Amino acid sequence: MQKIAVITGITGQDGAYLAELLLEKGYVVHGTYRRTSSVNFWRIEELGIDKHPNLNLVEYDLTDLSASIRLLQQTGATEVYNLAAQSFVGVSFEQPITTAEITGLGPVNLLEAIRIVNPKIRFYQASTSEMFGLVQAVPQKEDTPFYPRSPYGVAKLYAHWMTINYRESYGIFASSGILFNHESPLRGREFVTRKITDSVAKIKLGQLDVLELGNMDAKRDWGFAKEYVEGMWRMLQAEQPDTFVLATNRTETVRDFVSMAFKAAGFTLRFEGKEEQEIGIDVATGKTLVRVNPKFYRPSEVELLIGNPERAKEILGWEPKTTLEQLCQMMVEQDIRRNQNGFSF
Ligand code: NDP
Ligand code: GDR
Repeated sequence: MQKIAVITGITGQDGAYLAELLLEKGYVVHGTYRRTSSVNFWRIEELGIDKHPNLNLVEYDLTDLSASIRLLQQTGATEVYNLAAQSFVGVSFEQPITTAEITGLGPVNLLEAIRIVNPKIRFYQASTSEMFGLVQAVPQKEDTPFYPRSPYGVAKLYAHWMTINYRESYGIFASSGILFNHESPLRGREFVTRKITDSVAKIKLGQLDVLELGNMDAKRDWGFAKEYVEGMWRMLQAEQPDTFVLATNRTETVRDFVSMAFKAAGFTLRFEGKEEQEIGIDVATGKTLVRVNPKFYRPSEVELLIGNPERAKEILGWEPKTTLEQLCQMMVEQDIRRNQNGFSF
């Protein structure tokens, strides 16, 4: 039987990688994008899949129930991957209601549409380590208590529990992947790793003087996005719908990632000062290349994330392979190439 997948949010990082994976596996893929004044398909273009004969792009908004019903009716989907979200934590403090509507309630439109159109459709919900928030226990795993610290985290937690509720109430094959941060050259530039690698590239090429950041003490468990979308697919091929953590079980500070990225471009940094006064100095020239700007601080912060992916390994056979050093190197090299060519989304 032809497998037909809907991916919401194909213009995002994960949507692009997942589309690539499913097309390789022979799926027909319906990828959704939002109507905006300037739709941007740079990620699927960069992967070279934008003109794939089995890829169909569909205009869709997650906040619309009728559109969700039509999407499932018209595509005949067998699997739905809900990756669409207002996904930037920082913005969620400024736009809590929009974030709740898209990131929290949006997935319920799809779950309801599945219930109405075809309860046999398998559903993946993109849950997040942000739901763990304030540290309760480490490393975090599927049964660690949640304590979200942002409107984004709260909205995702609601959608996570609704996914479980539809699984238990209606027998829908609805799985939730609690994914820790995953990055790539296709990461949006508003997120810290890509902001860093793009800025390092610009500094290297003489296009930028200083990189400004917020909290450099925050610790994250960073993996490679291309491997994480494989985990999403495996969750929907499993025997039972369930909840799985995907993570690397290694955590580093933002400052560590800064050092690593500068090193990948041939710089050695030395950090001086504390908190708002902290700066990163190029050891070779004495120039300040990094400084803190409090405008990037968040009203409340998630200080430490480190995930235990044992369950995903045991049941799905999923394991991360790329090291943070390899990932960082890949991102810096790609950003140097892009900035040399005058292209950097
Ligand atoms: P991105 O921000 O790169 O992509 C989000 C996608 O959602 C974009 O395609 C965006 O479209 C789309 N979208 C936003 N609002 C709507 C809407 N109202 N209707 C339809 N589509 C919409 O996120 P990632 O690819 O990084 O992440 C994918 C998912 O996984 C997200 O749900 C995110 O919250 C979650 N997640 C991500 C992690 C990570 O580390 N990357 C970790 C854990 C969870 P547009 O281009 O028009 O804005
Ligand atoms: P996060 O990712 O909030 O973990 O959410 P982000 O890269 O935005 O922040 C990571 C940490 O870096 C600190 N930080 C900065 N962050 C940004 N964006 N810009 C800065 O200048 C900066 N300086 C320091 C942040 O305070 C934070 O502690 C991401 C998103 O992809 C979510 O959708 C996803 O659910 C989680 O990862 C897991």
